[in-house]
Amino acid sequence: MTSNQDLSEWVTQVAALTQPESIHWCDGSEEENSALKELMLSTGDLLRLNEETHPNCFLHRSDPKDVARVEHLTFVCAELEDDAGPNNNWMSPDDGHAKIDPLFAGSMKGRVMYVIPYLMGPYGSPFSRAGVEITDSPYVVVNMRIMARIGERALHHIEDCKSFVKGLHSLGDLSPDRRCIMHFPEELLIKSIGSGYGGNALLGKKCHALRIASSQARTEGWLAEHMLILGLESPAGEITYVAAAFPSACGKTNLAMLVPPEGYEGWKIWTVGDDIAWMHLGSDGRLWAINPEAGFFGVAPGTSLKTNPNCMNTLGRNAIYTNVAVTEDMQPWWEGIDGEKPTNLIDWQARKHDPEITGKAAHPNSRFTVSANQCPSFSPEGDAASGVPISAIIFGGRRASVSPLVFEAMDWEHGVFAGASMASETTAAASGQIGQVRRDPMAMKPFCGYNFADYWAHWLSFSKKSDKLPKVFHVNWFRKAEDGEFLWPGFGENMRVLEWIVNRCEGSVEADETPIGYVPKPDSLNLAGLDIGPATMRSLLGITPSVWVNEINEIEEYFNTFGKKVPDVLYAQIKRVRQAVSAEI
Ligand code: OXD
Ligand code: MN
Repeated sequence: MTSNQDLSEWVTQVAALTQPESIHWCDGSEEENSALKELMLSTGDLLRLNEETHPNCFLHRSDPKDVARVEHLTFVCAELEDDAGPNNNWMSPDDGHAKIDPLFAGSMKGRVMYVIPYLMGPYGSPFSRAGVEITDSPYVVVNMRIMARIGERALHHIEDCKSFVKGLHSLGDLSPDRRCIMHFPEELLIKSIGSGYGGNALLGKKCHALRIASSQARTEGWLAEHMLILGLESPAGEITYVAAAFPSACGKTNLAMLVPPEGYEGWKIWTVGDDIAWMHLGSDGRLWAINPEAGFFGVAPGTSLKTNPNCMNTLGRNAIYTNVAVTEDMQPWWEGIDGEKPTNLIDWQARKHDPEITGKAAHPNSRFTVSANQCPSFSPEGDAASGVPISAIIFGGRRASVSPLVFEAMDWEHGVFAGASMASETTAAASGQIGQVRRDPMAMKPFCGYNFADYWAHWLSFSKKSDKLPKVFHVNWFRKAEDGEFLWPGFGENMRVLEWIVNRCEGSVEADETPIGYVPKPDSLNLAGLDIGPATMRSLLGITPSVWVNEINEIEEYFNTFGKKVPDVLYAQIKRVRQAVSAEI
């Protein structure tokens, strides 16, 4: 089926281990896609949604114990434990294979084994990378077809350039006791068993485009990041591109598709990507970013015409929904969607919805999978082989206190420090407790395929290679008042902060220097039309020295867990900020 010997030998080997009934090489065609969907409709793995309101849309209900990423079952199997770092679960490659291979033995008996050649990144881009996922899940195939460029063209890319990432996936028996996701960065190999959930099963996404790619990027001198990419067009027609890292389920999709609020006539946001950015230094010294993905695998709850109209206008056709609720007439439904709550909802587990008994109707991590090019704000540069030039990098966490609405780092080193010390409250995107503050450097805690200390050093190394790097900012849309209410309206109004960021990049607006960075002068953020008084703005932009002394102590404790490898530059930042905030107490 392929002239690439490495690939054909691997497929033979995997088939011998997993013993499928047959092997199907995916060509990515429409016919293949329809046949797979018909098959899943016949087995009940897919349900057809209301054809009139949601043409060509489907619902998949997953196993109720398989609804999110499982960080405690995710491993980086580098030769040296120190290369995986304290940020990853580690096993030696030998131990990793020895643990996972027996789980694959015979796991595909009675099933079809699908071989999916895929490309992450635009066709023809020198930055795109290929992979092949072998899976026994037709749901994975139809989702991969949306999220990546799959099939013959990808196979040709592999045959031309030879190197590709191997990803072996099987649903196994879906038991959480026999579930694990293993990465072997030195072998460009992923093995995942026991879960059909997106981040664990669509191996091109988190496993390849972040964990394996971040480790490749380190050796090759580029960056693979958990970032959205957007272009902000001014009324003069100038487009400034921004990449922004937020932890999972913190609004990356909403920001990437933002519709400017009233008062911003003539402005436009272009969506390049909503989750992952691969960034390379160009010959002009700037960082250029591509979105390796071709679709969105977004969180449904909270998405509405109010919070994200572009997304709602993307989702109504050719979409696959996972674990949402449905109305009586088979329209998808989730908490936070527009309109009155319908009666007689069927919840994500196919039960009659009763909030008293069964809780939320849609699972909090229910998702949609949809092609990026259906999005009304999808950028004409979204498929550009060169990528787009990034002028600003934004880091952001979900924090009820401590972090101001926005600040700008003093320089690249301080920016890397701001990214490395990011913290955020946990969300439903991963299994485990929700709402706990945890350090999530560059929003990569679950996704960095190597030691964070080396990763920070890698980030820092860029300032030696270029003096045209993006400016770095930190934002927090989630600051709360004492009564628990959000202080900032968020969503479309975040445009005001984006405008300030772009103005800072152009040097057209002033800022106040504080120990933690530059913050907007009271009148430099455009608040026209917003009902926010000066006292609220002071709370939003406030930096309380005693709180920051505490924060800096916690950051230091966190860095210390990475031992001697932590770059001195980051400790120098701790010292500088500590001195400056202490002086203000
Ligand atoms: C995602 C995640 O699915 O970050 O994008 O969990
Ligand atoms: Mn993500």
